[in-house]
Amino acid sequence: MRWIHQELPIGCTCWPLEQLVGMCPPESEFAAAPDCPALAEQLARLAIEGDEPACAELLERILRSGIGMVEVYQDILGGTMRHVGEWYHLGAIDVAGEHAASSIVERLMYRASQIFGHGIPTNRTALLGGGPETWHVIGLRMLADVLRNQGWRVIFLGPNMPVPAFLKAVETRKPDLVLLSCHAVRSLDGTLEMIRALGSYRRTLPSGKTFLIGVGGGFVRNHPEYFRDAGADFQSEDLRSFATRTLPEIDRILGEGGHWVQDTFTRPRPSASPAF
Ligand code: B12
Repeated sequence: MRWIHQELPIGCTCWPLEQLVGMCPPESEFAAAPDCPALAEQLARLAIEGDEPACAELLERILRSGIGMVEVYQDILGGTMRHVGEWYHLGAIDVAGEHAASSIVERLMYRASQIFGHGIPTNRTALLGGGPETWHVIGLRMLADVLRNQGWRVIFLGPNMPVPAFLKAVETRKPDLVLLSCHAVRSLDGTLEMIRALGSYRRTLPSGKTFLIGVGGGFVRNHPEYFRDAGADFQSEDLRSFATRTLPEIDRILGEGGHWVQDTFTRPRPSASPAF
Protein backbone atom coordinates (compact mmCIF):
# COMPACT_ATOMS: atom_id res chain seq x y z
CA MET A 1 0.00 0.00 0.00
CA ARG A 2 1.39 3.41 -0.94
CA TRP A 3 1.01 6.49 1.14
CA ILE A 4 0.97 10.05 -0.13
CA HIS A 5 3.04 11.49 2.71
CA GLN A 6 6.11 9.54 1.75
CA GLU A 7 5.77 9.69 -1.98
CA LEU A 8 4.51 13.10 -2.92
CA PRO A 9 6.29 16.36 -2.20
CA ILE A 10 4.11 19.02 -0.64
CA GLY A 11 1.57 20.55 -3.01
CA CYS A 12 2.27 18.28 -5.94
CA THR A 13 -0.39 16.64 -8.04
CA CYS A 14 -2.28 14.21 -5.94
CA TRP A 15 -4.70 11.34 -6.45
CA PRO A 16 -8.40 11.74 -7.06
CA LEU A 17 -10.52 12.10 -3.96
CA GLU A 18 -12.01 8.61 -4.25
CA GLN A 19 -8.56 7.08 -4.20
CA LEU A 20 -7.67 8.89 -1.03
CA VAL A 21 -10.20 6.87 0.87
CA GLY A 22 -9.29 3.80 2.80
CA MET A 23 -5.53 3.79 2.26
CA CYS A 24 -4.11 2.41 5.47
CA PRO A 25 -0.35 2.77 5.53
CA PRO A 26 1.66 0.08 7.30
CA GLU A 27 3.11 2.59 9.74
CA SER A 28 -0.31 3.91 10.84
CA GLU A 29 -0.62 3.91 14.61
CA PHE A 30 -4.38 3.39 14.36
CA ALA A 31 -5.13 -0.33 14.51
CA ALA A 32 -8.58 0.20 12.99
CA ALA A 33 -10.14 3.18 11.24
CA PRO A 34 -9.51 6.32 13.30
CA ASP A 35 -12.28 7.22 15.72
CA CYS A 36 -13.32 10.53 14.13
CA PRO A 37 -15.71 11.73 16.88
CA ALA A 38 -13.11 11.07 19.59
CA LEU A 39 -10.37 12.79 17.59
CA ALA A 40 -12.63 15.77 16.91
CA GLU A 41 -13.26 16.19 20.61
CA GLN A 42 -9.58 15.83 21.45
CA LEU A 43 -8.66 18.43 18.84
CA ALA A 44 -11.37 20.78 20.08
CA ARG A 45 -10.04 20.62 23.65
CA LEU A 46 -6.51 21.39 22.48
CA ALA A 47 -7.61 24.10 20.05
CA ILE A 48 -9.64 26.12 22.56
CA GLU A 49 -6.53 26.15 24.76
CA GLY A 50 -4.67 27.61 21.79
CA ASP A 51 -2.25 24.67 21.80
CA GLU A 52 -1.36 24.79 18.13
CA PRO A 53 1.73 22.54 18.33
CA ALA A 54 -0.28 19.74 19.97
CA CYS A 55 -3.07 20.17 17.39
CA ALA A 56 -0.57 20.05 14.54
CA GLU A 57 1.03 16.90 15.95
CA LEU A 58 -2.36 15.21 16.32
CA LEU A 59 -3.29 16.19 12.76
CA GLU A 60 -0.05 14.66 11.44
CA ARG A 61 -0.94 11.38 13.18
CA ILE A 62 -4.44 11.51 11.72
CA LEU A 63 -3.13 12.18 8.22
CA ARG A 64 -0.71 9.27 8.54
CA SER A 65 -3.68 6.94 9.12
CA GLY A 66 -4.55 7.30 5.45
CA ILE A 67 -8.20 8.28 5.97
CA GLY A 68 -9.93 10.27 3.26
CA MET A 69 -9.99 14.01 2.78
CA VAL A 70 -13.71 14.34 3.46
CA GLU A 71 -13.40 12.42 6.73
CA VAL A 72 -10.53 14.63 7.86
CA TYR A 73 -12.29 17.85 6.88
CA GLN A 74 -15.91 17.21 7.68
CA ASP A 75 -15.84 14.59 10.42
CA ILE A 76 -12.70 15.61 12.30
CA LEU A 77 -12.12 19.34 11.66
CA GLY A 78 -15.82 20.09 11.17
CA GLY A 79 -16.54 17.98 14.26
CA THR A 80 -13.99 20.05 16.16
CA MET A 81 -15.85 23.24 15.25
CA ARG A 82 -19.18 21.68 16.21
CA HIS A 83 -17.81 21.01 19.72
CA VAL A 84 -16.49 24.55 19.90
CA GLY A 85 -19.93 25.89 18.93
CA GLU A 86 -21.72 23.69 21.47
CA TRP A 87 -19.36 24.53 24.30
CA TYR A 88 -19.58 28.22 23.51
CA HIS A 89 -23.36 28.01 23.42
CA LEU A 90 -23.35 26.32 26.84
CA GLY A 91 -21.05 28.99 28.24
CA ALA A 92 -18.28 26.46 28.88
CA ILE A 93 -15.77 28.42 26.80
CA ASP A 94 -15.36 32.11 26.10
CA VAL A 95 -14.98 34.18 22.93
CA ALA A 96 -11.19 33.87 23.11
CA GLY A 97 -11.43 30.06 23.16
CA GLU A 98 -13.76 30.11 20.17
CA HIS A 99 -11.51 32.45 18.19
CA ALA A 100 -8.35 30.52 19.08
CA ALA A 101 -9.96 27.28 17.92
CA SER A 102 -11.20 28.83 14.64
CA SER A 103 -7.74 30.17 13.84
CA ILE A 104 -6.06 26.87 14.60
CA VAL A 105 -8.53 24.89 12.51
CA GLU A 106 -7.86 27.23 9.57
CA ARG A 107 -4.13 26.51 9.95
CA LEU A 108 -4.77 22.76 10.20
CA MET A 109 -6.80 22.90 6.98
CA TYR A 110 -3.88 24.58 5.28
CA ARG A 111 -1.61 21.73 6.37
CA ALA A 112 -4.13 19.07 5.36
CA SER A 113 -4.60 20.71 1.96
CA GLN A 114 -0.85 20.53 1.36
CA ILE A 115 -0.89 16.83 2.08
CA PHE A 116 -3.95 16.04 -0.03
CA GLY A 117 -2.60 18.26 -2.81
CA HIS A 118 -4.21 19.24 -6.08
CA GLY A 119 -5.58 16.98 -8.77
CA ILE A 120 -5.03 16.81 -12.50
CA PRO A 121 -6.16 20.22 -13.87
CA THR A 122 -9.72 20.19 -15.17
CA ASN A 123 -9.65 23.63 -16.79
CA ARG A 124 -12.48 24.73 -14.51
CA THR A 125 -12.46 27.67 -12.15
CA ALA A 126 -14.32 28.16 -8.89
CA LEU A 127 -14.59 31.43 -7.04
CA LEU A 128 -15.57 31.31 -3.38
CA GLY A 129 -16.09 33.96 -0.76
CA GLY A 130 -18.30 35.44 1.89
CA GLY A 131 -20.59 38.31 0.97
CA PRO A 132 -20.95 41.47 3.05
CA GLU A 133 -21.01 40.65 6.77
CA THR A 134 -20.27 36.98 6.23
CA TRP A 135 -17.43 36.04 8.56
CA HIS A 136 -18.00 32.30 8.67
CA VAL A 137 -15.69 30.89 6.02
CA ILE A 138 -14.27 27.67 7.45
CA GLY A 139 -16.86 25.58 5.59
CA LEU A 140 -16.19 27.46 2.34
CA ARG A 141 -12.47 26.90 2.79
CA MET A 142 -13.16 23.17 3.04
CA LEU A 143 -15.02 23.25 -0.27
CA ALA A 144 -12.17 25.24 -1.81
CA ASP A 145 -9.58 22.65 -0.75
CA VAL A 146 -11.68 19.75 -2.03
CA LEU A 147 -12.24 21.48 -5.37
CA ARG A 148 -8.52 22.08 -5.69
CA ASN A 149 -7.91 18.43 -4.85
CA GLN A 150 -10.27 17.61 -7.71
CA GLY A 151 -8.22 19.65 -10.16
CA TRP A 152 -10.18 22.90 -10.12
CA ARG A 153 -8.49 26.27 -10.22
CA VAL A 154 -9.71 27.88 -7.03
CA ILE A 155 -9.92 31.53 -6.09
CA PHE A 156 -10.81 31.99 -2.45
CA LEU A 157 -11.73 35.56 -1.54
CA GLY A 158 -12.22 35.06 2.21
CA PRO A 159 -14.86 36.75 4.37
CA ASN A 160 -16.89 39.96 4.07
CA MET A 161 -16.43 40.78 0.39
CA PRO A 162 -18.21 43.91 -0.88
CA VAL A 163 -20.60 43.14 -3.74
CA PRO A 164 -18.90 45.37 -6.38
CA ALA A 165 -15.47 43.90 -5.63
CA PHE A 166 -16.83 40.37 -5.77
CA LEU A 167 -18.55 41.07 -9.09
CA LYS A 168 -15.36 42.55 -10.49
CA ALA A 169 -13.53 39.34 -9.57
CA VAL A 170 -16.22 37.32 -11.35
CA GLU A 171 -15.90 39.52 -14.44
CA THR A 172 -12.13 39.21 -14.61
CA ARG A 173 -11.64 35.60 -13.44
CA LYS A 174 -14.61 34.18 -15.38
CA PRO A 175 -15.39 31.30 -13.02
CA ASP A 176 -17.54 28.31 -13.92
CA LEU A 177 -18.78 28.11 -10.37
CA VAL A 178 -19.39 30.71 -7.64
CA LEU A 179 -19.91 29.53 -4.07
CA LEU A 180 -21.23 31.56 -1.16
CA SER A 181 -21.95 30.74 2.45
CA CYS A 182 -24.52 32.05 4.91
CA HIS A 183 -24.71 31.04 8.58
CA ALA A 184 -25.98 33.97 10.52
CA VAL A 185 -29.00 36.22 10.18
CA ARG A 186 -26.57 39.16 10.07
CA SER A 187 -25.13 37.95 6.81
CA LEU A 188 -28.47 37.17 5.15
CA ASP A 189 -29.08 40.53 3.45
CA GLY A 190 -25.54 40.77 2.11
CA THR A 191 -25.64 37.24 0.74
CA LEU A 192 -29.00 37.75 -0.95
CA GLU A 193 -27.79 41.04 -2.44
CA MET A 194 -24.74 39.22 -3.76
CA ILE A 195 -26.81 36.43 -5.33
CA ARG A 196 -29.13 38.93 -7.01
CA ALA A 197 -26.19 40.95 -8.34
CA LEU A 198 -24.53 37.77 -9.66
CA GLY A 199 -27.81 36.78 -11.32
CA SER A 200 -28.15 40.18 -13.02
CA TYR A 201 -24.60 40.03 -14.27
CA ARG A 202 -25.07 36.47 -15.47
CA ARG A 203 -28.07 37.46 -17.57
CA THR A 204 -25.81 39.78 -19.56
CA LEU A 205 -23.48 36.95 -20.55
CA PRO A 206 -23.82 34.95 -23.77
CA SER A 207 -24.85 31.35 -23.20
CA GLY A 208 -21.78 29.18 -22.97
CA LYS A 209 -20.02 31.84 -20.88
CA THR A 210 -22.25 31.43 -17.89
CA PHE A 211 -21.56 30.15 -14.39
CA LEU A 212 -23.40 28.30 -11.64
CA ILE A 213 -24.18 29.83 -8.24
CA GLY A 214 -24.19 27.57 -5.18
CA VAL A 215 -24.87 28.30 -1.53
CA GLY A 216 -24.54 26.50 1.77
CA GLY A 217 -24.19 27.00 5.49
CA GLY A 218 -26.42 26.85 8.55
CA PHE A 219 -28.82 29.62 7.52
CA VAL A 220 -29.28 28.13 4.06
CA ARG A 221 -30.08 24.77 5.60
CA ASN A 222 -32.83 26.29 7.70
CA HIS A 223 -34.24 28.77 5.17
CA PRO A 224 -33.39 27.54 1.69
CA GLU A 225 -36.26 29.40 0.02
CA TYR A 226 -34.62 32.82 0.47
CA PHE A 227 -31.63 31.76 -1.55
CA ARG A 228 -33.58 29.97 -4.26
CA ASP A 229 -35.84 32.99 -4.68
CA ALA A 230 -32.82 35.30 -4.94
CA GLY A 231 -31.54 33.19 -7.85
CA ALA A 232 -29.05 30.62 -6.52
CA ASP A 233 -28.92 27.44 -8.60
CA PHE A 234 -28.30 24.90 -5.87
CA GLN A 235 -27.51 24.33 -2.26
CA SER A 236 -25.65 21.51 -0.60
CA GLU A 237 -25.94 20.35 3.01
CA ASP A 238 -22.32 19.75 3.76
CA LEU A 239 -18.94 18.87 2.33
CA ARG A 240 -19.72 15.17 1.93
CA SER A 241 -22.91 15.71 -0.04
CA PHE A 242 -21.20 18.45 -2.06
CA ALA A 243 -18.33 16.13 -2.99
CA THR A 244 -20.38 13.01 -3.63
CA ARG A 245 -23.61 14.34 -5.15
CA THR A 246 -23.35 17.98 -6.14
CA LEU A 247 -19.91 18.03 -7.70
CA PRO A 248 -20.60 15.18 -10.16
CA GLU A 249 -23.80 17.00 -11.14
CA ILE A 250 -21.86 20.25 -11.66
CA ASP A 251 -19.34 18.41 -13.83
CA ARG A 252 -22.13 16.96 -15.90
CA ILE A 253 -23.93 20.29 -16.35
CA LEU A 254 -20.76 22.18 -17.24
CA GLY A 255 -19.76 19.39 -19.64
CA GLU A 256 -23.09 19.63 -21.42
CA GLY A 257 -23.21 23.43 -21.28
CA GLY A 258 -26.65 23.16 -19.71
CA HIS A 259 -28.47 24.71 -16.78
CA TRP A 260 -29.27 23.51 -13.31
CA VAL A 261 -32.71 21.91 -13.42
CA GLN A 262 -32.87 19.80 -10.27
CA ASP A 263 -34.38 21.63 -7.29
CA THR A 264 -31.95 21.06 -4.45
CA PHE A 265 -33.76 23.64 -2.35
CA THR A 266 -36.89 21.59 -1.83
CA ARG A 267 -35.52 18.09 -2.22
CA PRO A 268 -35.90 16.10 1.02
CA ARG A 269 -32.66 15.71 2.92
CA PRO A 270 -30.81 12.53 2.06
CA SER A 271 -31.19 9.98 4.83
CA ALA A 272 -27.69 8.57 4.66
CA SER A 273 -24.49 9.57 2.96
CA PRO A 274 -22.78 6.98 0.85
CA ALA A 275 -19.48 5.70 2.16
CA PHE A 276 -16.75 8.10 1.19
C1 B12 B 1 -16.46 29.56 14.35
C2 B12 B 1 -17.70 30.40 14.44
C3 B12 B 1 -17.56 31.78 14.26
C4 B12 B 1 -16.25 32.42 13.83
C5 B12 B 1 -16.02 32.17 12.32
C6 B12 B 1 -14.54 32.09 11.99
C7 B12 B 1 -14.27 31.70 10.57
N1 B12 B 1 -13.06 31.99 10.16
O1 B12 B 1 -15.09 31.16 9.85
C8 B12 B 1 -16.49 33.92 14.19
C9 B12 B 1 -15.91 34.18 15.55
C10 B12 B 1 -15.96 34.94 13.20
C11 B12 B 1 -18.01 33.96 14.29
C12 B12 B 1 -18.72 35.14 14.28
C13 B12 B 1 -20.09 35.21 14.50
N2 B12 B 1 -20.91 34.20 14.76
CO1 B12 B 1 -20.37 32.34 14.66
N3 B12 B 1 -20.04 30.57 14.83
C14 B12 B 1 -18.97 29.81 14.70
C15 B12 B 1 -19.25 28.32 14.99
C16 B12 B 1 -18.78 28.02 16.40
C17 B12 B 1 -18.61 27.32 14.05
C18 B12 B 1 -18.85 27.57 12.55
C19 B12 B 1 -17.95 26.65 11.75
O2 B12 B 1 -16.88 27.02 11.32
N4 B12 B 1 -18.34 25.36 11.59
C20 B12 B 1 -17.53 24.35 10.92
C21 B12 B 1 -17.82 24.32 9.43
C22 B12 B 1 -17.00 23.25 8.75
O3 B12 B 1 -19.18 23.98 9.27
P1 B12 B 1 -20.12 24.87 8.37
O4 B12 B 1 -19.65 26.25 8.41
O5 B12 B 1 -21.52 24.57 8.75
O6 B12 B 1 -19.85 24.35 6.90
C23 B12 B 1 -20.30 23.11 6.42
C24 B12 B 1 -21.69 23.15 5.79
O7 B12 B 1 -22.54 24.13 6.33
C25 B12 B 1 -21.43 23.32 4.33
N5 B12 B 1 -21.25 24.66 3.78
C26 B12 B 1 -20.88 25.79 4.37
N6 B12 B 1 -20.80 26.77 3.48
C27 B12 B 1 -21.12 26.26 2.28
C28 B12 B 1 -21.21 26.83 1.03
C29 B12 B 1 -21.60 26.06 -0.06
C30 B12 B 1 -21.68 26.66 -1.42
C31 B12 B 1 -21.91 24.68 0.14
C32 B12 B 1 -22.30 23.87 -1.02
C33 B12 B 1 -21.81 24.09 1.40
C34 B12 B 1 -21.42 24.89 2.46
O8 B12 B 1 -20.21 22.60 4.13
C35 B12 B 1 -19.38 22.78 5.27
C36 B12 B 1 -18.58 21.53 5.49
O9 B12 B 1 -19.37 20.41 5.77
C37 B12 B 1 -20.81 28.29 14.83
C38 B12 B 1 -21.50 27.22 15.67
C39 B12 B 1 -22.06 26.11 14.83
N7 B12 B 1 -22.68 25.18 15.46
O10 B12 B 1 -21.93 26.09 13.62
C40 B12 B 1 -21.20 29.71 15.22
C41 B12 B 1 -22.47 30.39 14.63
C42 B12 B 1 -22.55 29.98 13.15
N8 B12 B 1 -22.20 31.81 14.80
C43 B12 B 1 -23.23 32.46 15.13
C44 B12 B 1 -23.25 33.85 15.39
C45 B12 B 1 -24.55 34.42 15.95
C46 B12 B 1 -22.13 34.65 15.16
C47 B12 B 1 -22.01 36.16 15.38
C48 B12 B 1 -23.25 37.00 15.04
C49 B12 B 1 -21.57 36.38 16.82
C50 B12 B 1 -21.47 37.81 17.25
N9 B12 B 1 -22.30 38.14 18.20
O11 B12 B 1 -20.68 38.56 16.73
C51 B12 B 1 -20.84 36.51 14.48
C52 B12 B 1 -21.44 36.83 13.10
C53 B12 B 1 -20.48 36.93 12.02
C54 B12 B 1 -21.15 37.24 10.72
N10 B12 B 1 -21.76 38.42 10.58
O12 B12 B 1 -21.14 36.43 9.83
C55 B12 B 1 -24.47 31.58 15.22
C56 B12 B 1 -25.40 31.79 14.03
C57 B12 B 1 -26.84 31.78 14.45
C58 B12 B 1 -27.72 32.44 13.44
N11 B12 B 1 -28.51 31.65 12.74
O13 B12 B 1 -27.72 33.65 13.31
C59 B12 B 1 -23.82 30.16 15.39
C60 B12 B 1 -24.68 28.99 14.84
C61 B12 B 1 -23.56 29.98 16.89
C62 B12 B 1 -24.85 29.92 17.71
N12 B12 B 1 -25.30 28.72 18.07
O14 B12 B 1 -25.41 30.93 18.04
N13 B12 B 1 -18.52 32.74 14.43
